Amino acid sequence: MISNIFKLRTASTISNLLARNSTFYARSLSTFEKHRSVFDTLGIEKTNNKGVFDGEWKGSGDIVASYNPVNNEVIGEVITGTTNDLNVALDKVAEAQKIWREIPVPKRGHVLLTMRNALVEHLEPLGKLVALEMGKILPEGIGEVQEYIDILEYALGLSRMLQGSIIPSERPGHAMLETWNPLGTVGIISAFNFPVAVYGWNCAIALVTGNGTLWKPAPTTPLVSIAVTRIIEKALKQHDLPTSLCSLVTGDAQVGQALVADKRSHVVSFTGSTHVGRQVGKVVQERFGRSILELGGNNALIVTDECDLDLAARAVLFAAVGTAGQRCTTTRRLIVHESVYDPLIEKLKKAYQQVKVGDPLEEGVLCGPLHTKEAVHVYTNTLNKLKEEGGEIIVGGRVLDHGSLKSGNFVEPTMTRVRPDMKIVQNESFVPILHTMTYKTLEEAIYFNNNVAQGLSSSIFTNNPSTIFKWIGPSGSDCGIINVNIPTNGAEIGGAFGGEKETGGGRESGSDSWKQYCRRGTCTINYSGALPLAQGINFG
Ligand code: UN1
Repeated sequence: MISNIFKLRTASTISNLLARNSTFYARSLSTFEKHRSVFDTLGIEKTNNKGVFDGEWKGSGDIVASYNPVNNEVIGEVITGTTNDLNVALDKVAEAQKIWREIPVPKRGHVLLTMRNALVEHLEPLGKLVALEMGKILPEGIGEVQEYIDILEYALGLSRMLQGSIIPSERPGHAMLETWNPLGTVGIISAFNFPVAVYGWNCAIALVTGNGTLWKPAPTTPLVSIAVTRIIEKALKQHDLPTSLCSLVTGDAQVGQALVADKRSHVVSFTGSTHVGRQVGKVVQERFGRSILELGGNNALIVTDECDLDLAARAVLFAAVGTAGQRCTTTRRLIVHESVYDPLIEKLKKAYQQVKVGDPLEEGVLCGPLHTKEAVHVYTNTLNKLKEEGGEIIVGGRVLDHGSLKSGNFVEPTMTRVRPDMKIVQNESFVPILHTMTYKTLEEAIYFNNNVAQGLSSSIFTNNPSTIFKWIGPSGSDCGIINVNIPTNGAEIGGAFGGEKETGGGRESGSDSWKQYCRRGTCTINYSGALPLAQGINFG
């Protein structure tokens, strides 16, 4: 096996504390050769077959292929990490974090700025690699690298602003204050659909608060995770920091499970299905670790009769078809006032028919392939179930298996007509299928929005202020993200990202999410020389 694969150099200098349990190989395959400049720019060079690696870029697990969803050809192969590798890596992160936590917070900010600049330099090639390996269109691939850049800028700002409170003490000669210190190591388990940004949110905030990170990416996007790690590794080296501060262990579910169960991972930030997240939450709770769960969404967009229908139609198109329906914030349910249903659907039908499906690196393509063949089965199964329940396909509905689309995972973006009480609308299918339905009153529309198990994102299109305030108030949307006149997806990094109910309750990214990566100390300092007790207790 080894003899017919080219080995690629993955790290340039040895650091004592380096722990990167992944090694990248690439066969001389057409996809790799075609995009050779991308790999070269990202610093992944072809060397020879001698099996010598710089640094400790290594992996003792299986050799796993990464596939191009456009044609299901192997792009490259990665030697994955194992639970043993994880074991070593977790110790290395802990060692590095001891150094990092002592660095003054604004100085940590300087390191984040170097990381940000390194990513800016690699924005385009990294975005291309995302498009190649994940399958999203190039502007969206670049967009998610930008999201990592944005959160690093946010974290840089935080590095001058992480503040605790000073609380009035009820006792004379006493001061009360809060401190926010790092928890230690943040284990980050990310999903295939945002192979850069979701890691980025966690990495930036974990670092500014003084933590180290251990990243376990999705098994199907290892190349992106290696490229990202190489970029930030350079930035750490520039500051003479141990690069194991941001460690990477690729691998399968076993590695993920071991990370979740390990006490050395003080925080587990997990993005994935509700089914797996439920287990993750239990295991982390059992050991009193902290989990940040970002699980399934089943997001609705309400179009009222008091809004700009053209604007709404454009928003729905991005919300439902963008990323080929593979965002956790994708709109899955369109709830339309009965008086504007027909004109809105007419506009959408026209727009859907014009969407170009194809190679995500090709200009003008708006919808790339699904990430895997399994996702194509989810698409067909969902449509079969829809028909069994009496739902109707109003546009799309076919797997595209002709011409250049034949060997890829291409499907038509699809709109259906359903009744709100159908079972099909209760489940999230991670494919571009939008279920449409009508409502009569605002209360009914909000009820439909809330009447699912998940609670990630939601949006309403209206120009009526009283509708807006009802929507964001206590009887409004019960989701974590509550938008008005914008799509359900495409959140900015400045807000807290996450959702309620079966979405897991975690919050990542902006606002005060940083607090979840910290232990809060309530400090009461007595400088009075006497010992007055709280609540006026006299103890002898
Ligand atoms: C995800 O799909 O897991 O709001 C994250 C959005 C992006 C992040 C999505 N900023 O659509």
